[in-house]
Amino acid sequence: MDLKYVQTTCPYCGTGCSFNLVVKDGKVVGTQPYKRSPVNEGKVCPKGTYAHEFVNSPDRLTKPLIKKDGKFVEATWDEAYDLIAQKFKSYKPDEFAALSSARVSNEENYLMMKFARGVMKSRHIDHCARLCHASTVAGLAASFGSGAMTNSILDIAESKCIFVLGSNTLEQHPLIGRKIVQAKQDGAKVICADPRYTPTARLADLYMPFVSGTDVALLNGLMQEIIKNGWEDKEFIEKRTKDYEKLKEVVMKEDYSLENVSKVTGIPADQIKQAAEIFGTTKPGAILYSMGITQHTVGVDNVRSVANIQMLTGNLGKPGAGVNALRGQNNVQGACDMGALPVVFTGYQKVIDPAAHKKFADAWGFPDGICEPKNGYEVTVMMDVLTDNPGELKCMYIMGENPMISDPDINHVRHALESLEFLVVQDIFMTETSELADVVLPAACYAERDGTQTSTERRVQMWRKAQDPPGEAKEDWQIISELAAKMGYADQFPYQNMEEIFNEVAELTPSYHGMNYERLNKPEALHWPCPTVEHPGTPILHKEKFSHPDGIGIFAPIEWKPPAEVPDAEYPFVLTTGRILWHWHTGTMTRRSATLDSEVPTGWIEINPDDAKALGIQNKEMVRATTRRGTVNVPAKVTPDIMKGVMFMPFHFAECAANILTNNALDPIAKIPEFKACAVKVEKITEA
Ligand SMILES: Nc1nc2c(c(=O)[nH]1)N[C@H]1C(S)=C(S)[C@@H](COP(=O)(O)OP(=O)(O)OC[C@H]3O[C@@H](n4cnc5c(=O)[nH]c(N)nc54)[C@H](O)[C@@H]3O)O[C@H]1N2
Ligand SMILES: Nc1nc2c(c(=O)[nH]1)N[C@H]1C(S)=C(S)[C@@H](COP(=O)(O)OP(=O)(O)OC[C@H]3O[C@@H](n4cnc5c(=O)[nH]c(N)nc54)[C@H](O)[C@@H]3O)O[C@H]1N2
Ligand code: SF4
Ligand SMILES: [Mo]
Repeated sequence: MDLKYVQTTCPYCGTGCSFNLVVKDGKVVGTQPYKRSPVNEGKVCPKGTYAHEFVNSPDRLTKPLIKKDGKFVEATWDEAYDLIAQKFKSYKPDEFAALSSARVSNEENYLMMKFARGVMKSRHIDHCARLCHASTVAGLAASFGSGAMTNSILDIAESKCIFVLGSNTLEQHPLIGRKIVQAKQDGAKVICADPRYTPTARLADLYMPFVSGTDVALLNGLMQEIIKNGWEDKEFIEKRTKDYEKLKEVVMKEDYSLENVSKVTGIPADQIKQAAEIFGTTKPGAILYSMGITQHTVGVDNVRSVANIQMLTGNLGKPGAGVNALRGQNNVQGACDMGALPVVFTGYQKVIDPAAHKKFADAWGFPDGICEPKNGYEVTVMMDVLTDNPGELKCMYIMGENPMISDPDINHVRHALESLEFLVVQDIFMTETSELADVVLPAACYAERDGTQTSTERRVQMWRKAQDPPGEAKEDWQIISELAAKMGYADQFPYQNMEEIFNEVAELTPSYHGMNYERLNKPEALHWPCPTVEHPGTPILHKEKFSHPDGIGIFAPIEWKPPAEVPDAEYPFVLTTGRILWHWHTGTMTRRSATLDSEVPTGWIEINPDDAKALGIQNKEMVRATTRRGTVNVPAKVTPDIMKGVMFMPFHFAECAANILTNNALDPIAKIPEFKACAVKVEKITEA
């Protein structure tokens, strides 16, 4: 039998595991362990194991589609490009917006950025990092001068105390979860605070259920207790930070006494005391956080509080410590690094900085210039502008995102996207979003191309092509380049392969400057920053100094504020949302993966048994969940694993879509929506 093994990296989460794709007769048919990656040593989670199953699904898009009289008809690439080029050219620069994709490679994100700013000359480009770690990028940049996870995955195993806050690591980053298990086997203490008793919480020596949206109160309470007992790291504070007095003024307030924090969070005072003692006295201590922290109207405040407690305890710049913001999508770190954000070019070089703007304008050489040196709109703001200010944005190019399931308040999103004059969606499957498009372009998936992606620990790793794309589908970089050529910019998009694009990125990006395909083509790859070709890469950030120009970390005094919408008589429960082990976001891939889909075929709402009893609701009964945005019928899961007063829905399932219910209230700085807390009522469905 003619079997081929092609080593590649996982297309799902930001952990960045490697595995082999098994290829038979030119088609991907399975996965096999690849043991030489230090990240996962041959092990994978269920999504990695079955990552081949969707690749040759009969639902894959194979031809460009153009909507005529409300129906999609197949078209040639030339017809599709001609129509798009003619339409795109008819709009003013800032009437166009692009959504790039954390699912595709660095090279392709870079090209989408170059297309938006260079070809269209628009300020508006963003991607799903807005819904995810926008708070981290803004918050950690303010505290430390760099918005990335500070440590590496491997050194989590060296920690002596791991505080998991708003991360369900075992289900959402399973191979990072394995590092928590390894640390624990080595004697580390694990603390977890989460409204749900998740598989990750089950690992904890101290588990504290608490009400969604009260993280700052908890962190301030812990810091007060640490300072009161003299457990702060005085030398670290003195030598490496500033504004400690400002922090102290806030966290020492009576509002953050054990009793008051207990009232706000629902955690008994003695547990908060115990957590402070364990975390304050056991070194090194790492914090692992993810969406429980970031997806709030106070997302940036939450992130800065996490940074505060790690500076207070001196837990930065060393193995086993750090602020470990676990990035979600396979290449969300890379999409941010590549400048698929409305305020930066690659490597976080600011669009409004005249020197950076000139650098890119000169290097790209568009004869008619590039976008203005002004910040653009965030995804969430684009949707608001579309509904509130008709005619300002008119056309959109979405690559590899499905906002009709993943953005907050889906009715609002539908209204926004329907008000566009022209929408192009480039995906591997027909989605709820591409249904609204004027043109749909069929893309190759991860198994059908080379390229690089950057994992949560800033490790830049390779994808390797294992099979040809189905039908006439093309790699995303080819589509963008060919479209740019149709629009008259062939000279600016002359690429023959991904490697040529990567070399251009490295040329323009200080943190990637020392990287090339030859150096990346080994099991351990390279962590950025990697400024020169001799540089070994940087697994741990902030060892001697922080990334601010003066090298000093900045404490921020943060007061606790409640979520934008809190329970009241009409909507008496807190609704929080998130994910499960078996499914991926909008389900386009995992629901087409027979094994994963058969494990969990539909969604649910988690309800505490006391609340269920009061509402007269039985386990598995269909119930009606309603918020100020909409109503969803969804099966109830009555379980003691969620605290009283809080309810949880996974957001993967179109037939009971959590985002019909969620609130698109935004963090004022990060513009991230409050996916993790809104007010909901749940009722029995009585026969009409
Ligand atoms: N299987 C699977 N894995 C994934 C994904 C997926 O779709 N499926 N998505 C990937 C992506 S893009 C991301 S961003 C990550 C996200 O990874 P996680 O952040 O770990 O996942 P979530 O389920 O969104 O939320 C994490 C936890 O936050 C808790 N929580 C809810 N409200 C609050 C709160 O107010 N405060 C605190 N502290 N906790 C709260 C929830 O109960 C939940 O257990 O996962 C990645 N991995
Ligand atoms: N209620 C609620 N909503 C949430 C969240 C939450 O916790 N609660 N979390 C938010 C977070 S953290 C995130 S990251 C977002 C994710 O939101 P999205 O990014 O919209 O979700 P995905 O399902 O990952 O969508 C990616 C799309 O890319 C397509 N795709 C996959 N591979 C390729 C490729 O190679 N090329 C192209 N062109 N397309 C490809 C897929 O088919 C899919 O349609 O959801 C957010 N929404
Ligand atoms: S942990 Fe993440 S990267 Fe690793 S196999 Fe699972 S989904 Fe893929
Ligand atoms: Mo995410």
